Amino acid sequence: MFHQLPLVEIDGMKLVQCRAILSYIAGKYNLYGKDLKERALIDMYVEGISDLMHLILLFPFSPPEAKEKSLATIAEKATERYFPVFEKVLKQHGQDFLVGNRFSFADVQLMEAILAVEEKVPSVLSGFPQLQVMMLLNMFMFRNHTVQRPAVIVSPFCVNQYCGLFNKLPVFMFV
Ligand SMILES: N[C@@H](CCC(=O)N[C@@H](CS)C(=O)NCC(=O)O)C(=O)O
Repeated sequence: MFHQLPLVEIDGMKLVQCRAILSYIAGKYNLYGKDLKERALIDMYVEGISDLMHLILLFPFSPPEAKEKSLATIAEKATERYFPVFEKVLKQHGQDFLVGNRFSFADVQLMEAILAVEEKVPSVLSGFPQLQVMMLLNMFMFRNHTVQRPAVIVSPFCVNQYCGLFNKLPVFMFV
């Protein structure tokens, strides 16, 4: 449509634009909250996580002399801005998942971001016990949430950006 990738063929549609694609799939597979309020929370968390992912995605394009600084920024933003929010949410409501006490799109996105940061900073979760537990539970949920994959066409860049879990979890449910 806009001459861009990714493009997903699903339910007789050819969908482009990542947010539209992910929202549709999240809704279709019951990962998008039970009502508008839960959906708003999920969107809020997903967008926050996307801001962190944006830093990670830009990392490969930073010049060699800027790599160390970029890495330090990723680690700092993850541990001081983003991860504490999710650690606190999980601790405060005492549930296993971010929203509505069930696995959602927000958990999927957070898991992807954590894996992406851990790839660069392996000890990044050491100060986040709730997130460590959440990661284990989410691994389990992924295994049980496998769905038939729609046809998807992505560029190598987008594979990295939006389907990062492919490398680690071949059962990843969406694309
Ligand atoms: N807002 C779009 C951005 C898509 C995008 O930038 N795709 C890149 C590849 S990952 C592309 O197709 N670039 C070619 C172009 O824009 O001409 C989305 O979220 O899907």
